[in-house]
Amino acid sequence: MSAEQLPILYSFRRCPYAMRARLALYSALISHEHREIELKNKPTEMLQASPKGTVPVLILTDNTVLQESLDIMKWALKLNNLGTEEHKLIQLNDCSFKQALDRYKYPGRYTEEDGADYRQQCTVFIEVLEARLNPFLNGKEMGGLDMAIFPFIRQFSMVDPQWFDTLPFSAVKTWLKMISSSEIFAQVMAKHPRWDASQAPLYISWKES
Ligand SMILES: N[C@@H](CCC(=O)N[C@@H](CS)C(=O)NCC(=O)O)C(=O)O
Repeated sequence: MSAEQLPILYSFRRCPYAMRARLALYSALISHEHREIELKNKPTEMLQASPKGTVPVLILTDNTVLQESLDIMKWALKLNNLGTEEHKLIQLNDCSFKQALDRYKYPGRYTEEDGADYRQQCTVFIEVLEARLNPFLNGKEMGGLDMAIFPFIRQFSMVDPQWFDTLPFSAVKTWLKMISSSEIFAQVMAKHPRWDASQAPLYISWKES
């Protein structure tokens, strides 16, 4: 496949949704053109392809536009049959956990002021993960479920790392350490300059670890 025929990923390094998409692309060793964007200054080309204006967006070689991180993961990992329980965990993560995380992380941005209540709500989901991890969410190997959920738990652990350290969730802490220190994570977190259409494209070919 020539470079011009590769899928195009619009991404933002710190976005947890974009992280999960990049983890899946890496895991499936899918080469692509990487376009790093700024959320405050989204490129017209991205908005034309996906007017809803969120990252990640993956444009396939047949011009199909995948504009939901889970769709990108499902496409990359060929996850046609996510189990009901896995589906439920991802839903919990993306809905109630993420909502509480945002309110804990940015108290004052929403009408309610008390970040501590939201931190407690987040902890309920961490307990569910703690009970399931062994050492990954689906057993011995890191899989799609880990990739989908990890970036959000990492974000949670980083809001107040000292407090997080006091929590009794050893499996979650080990899981966070394992993925954070992995080669795959180092590669998906590589820093790239903001995409500029007038510059040469940035093609990513993952190095297998
Ligand atoms: N449901 C979307 C959510 C993606 C999302 O909300 N991404 C954030 C960045 S982390 C975004 O692009 N927000 C738009 C903005 O801030 O303008 C997905 O799973 O891809």
